[in-house]
Amino acid sequence: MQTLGSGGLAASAQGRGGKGSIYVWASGDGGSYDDCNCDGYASSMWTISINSAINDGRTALYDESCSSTLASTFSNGRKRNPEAGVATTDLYGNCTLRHSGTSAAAPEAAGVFALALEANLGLTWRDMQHLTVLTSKRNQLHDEVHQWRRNGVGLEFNHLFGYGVLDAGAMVKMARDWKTVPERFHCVGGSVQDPESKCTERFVLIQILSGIWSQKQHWKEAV
Ligand SMILES: [Ca+2]
Ligand SMILES: [Ca+2]
Repeated sequence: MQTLGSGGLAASAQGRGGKGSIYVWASGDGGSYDDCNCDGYASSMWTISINSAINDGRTALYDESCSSTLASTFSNGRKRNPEAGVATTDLYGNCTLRHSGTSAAAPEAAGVFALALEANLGLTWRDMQHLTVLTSKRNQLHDEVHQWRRNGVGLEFNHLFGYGVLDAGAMVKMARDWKTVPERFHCVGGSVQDPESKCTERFVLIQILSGIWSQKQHWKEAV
């Protein structure tokens, strides 16, 4: 299904001599009334989307939840401790102690990935996602609504924090001796014939044409 803004990123797999460009994307600052599943750049498999954790281990009030967030980095604190912003360079030759949001979190992640690439220039775009998932830490990260769960291979994940906060030291250490994972395997099971999907209050009707069922109709419960 096409989502806003996802076109064109597939070509990134050819970047860096075929190892794939590394795109880091902020999960977004829309808060609980927004959803980064609807952000085509965040939900694209070609990007690593990063959310914010704050200085006491909670999520920021502006955080959006979605299944595509892979990890988090620390960003500004909540109102009671506004001094806990992110220090960085600013416009007009100045510095700031108040950089904030996932706009601050994502560049921190890009810096961590750059360290991993410095340790091992052979890392592919898929390697970087594997390293992110395997070395991020749950630590004391917590949220009242979105609980930590365990996936099929036993790794803990959270729809706000992803697999946890990035651990630069652990990622660099693992990157040094990393054995490149196989290339992405791609197959097509069917195609959506009617982009004008029909919605009711609880269901979305999508027609999928596949080699096994011709124009079989699948009802998917809306979430
Ligand atoms: Ca958003
Ligand atoms: Ca993504």
